[in-house]
Amino acid sequence: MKQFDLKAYMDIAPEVARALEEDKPVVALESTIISHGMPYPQNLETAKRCEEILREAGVTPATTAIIGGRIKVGLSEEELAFMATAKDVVKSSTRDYAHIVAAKANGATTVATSILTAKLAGIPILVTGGIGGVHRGGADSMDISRDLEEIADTDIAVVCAGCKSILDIGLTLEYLETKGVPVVGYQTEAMPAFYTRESGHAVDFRYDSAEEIAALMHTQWGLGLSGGILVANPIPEADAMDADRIEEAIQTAVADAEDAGIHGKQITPFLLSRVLEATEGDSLASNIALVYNNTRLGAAIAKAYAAQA
Ligand code: PSU
Ligand code: MN
Repeated sequence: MKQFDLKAYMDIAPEVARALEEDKPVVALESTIISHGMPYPQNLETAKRCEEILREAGVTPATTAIIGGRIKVGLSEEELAFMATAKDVVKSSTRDYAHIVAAKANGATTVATSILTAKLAGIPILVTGGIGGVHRGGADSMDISRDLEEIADTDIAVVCAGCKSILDIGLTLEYLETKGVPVVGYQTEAMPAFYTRESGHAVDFRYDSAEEIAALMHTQWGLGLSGGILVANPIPEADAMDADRIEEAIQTAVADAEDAGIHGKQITPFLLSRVLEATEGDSLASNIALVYNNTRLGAAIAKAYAAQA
């Protein structure tokens, strides 16, 4: 699989390289959530705590980013702080990836480019908060996140809390079905909606343990069916938001985005910050809680996957 001249572009942190070499569990983490998804200092605290949760579970964290044109797999404390505070960090999807590297610029990796990075490094699990998907009105605007393509094209399990209902969750699930991506609900039949445990849509399969999810990964790729698996992990009940309150905030944010003519890569960060303002920060607390919850599940899956190898 390593048919690329990786060393020319990529720096794998020694800790991560060692774990991969020894077939120990490694979990990849994205960095757009740090640079564009949360305000400082909560972004840095969350990023550090996620790494800590993984380490406590005996799993090596590999936060991904592009810094000065180098693709980073595993960040130092200084690099994490840089991603959390620097102003010249570009949100980087697949079409931006080579350009950011060639321009020796700084890029925060979305789910799409975190998957590309994890694939290049050989890491089979990515933990995030929420994935991108088909936007509301996406049938006309064609605003469909590249995240879905990279999940579909890569042998990776992506652990998320579903996707925010800033997106059309029904269309996102349709799209994933077309692309052949199984959507697995962890201990639930309901597709979660990030801040809430249910979206009104169902997942494809309910799985109740990390071991079963790891076995599905081995089976899918053992069968030669290439492509990813989406693991939807609902936010814990205690941290979930009121569905009506969040829906109102989202509808206002979507209308504001339309009025302001926001589109393309700006739209997700715009909607996220509007929802945050409208819920006076409550959404941030929920967001952080679900990221930790996903990290704990990702750790358990990574360990089970390594144990079954
Ligand atoms: N959804 C969130 N928080 C985020 C993102 C999505 O609730 O931070 C980020 C992720 O990095 C995701 C990206 O991969 O936004 C999707 O952006 P777009 O819709 O432009 O593809
Ligand atoms: Mn988009």
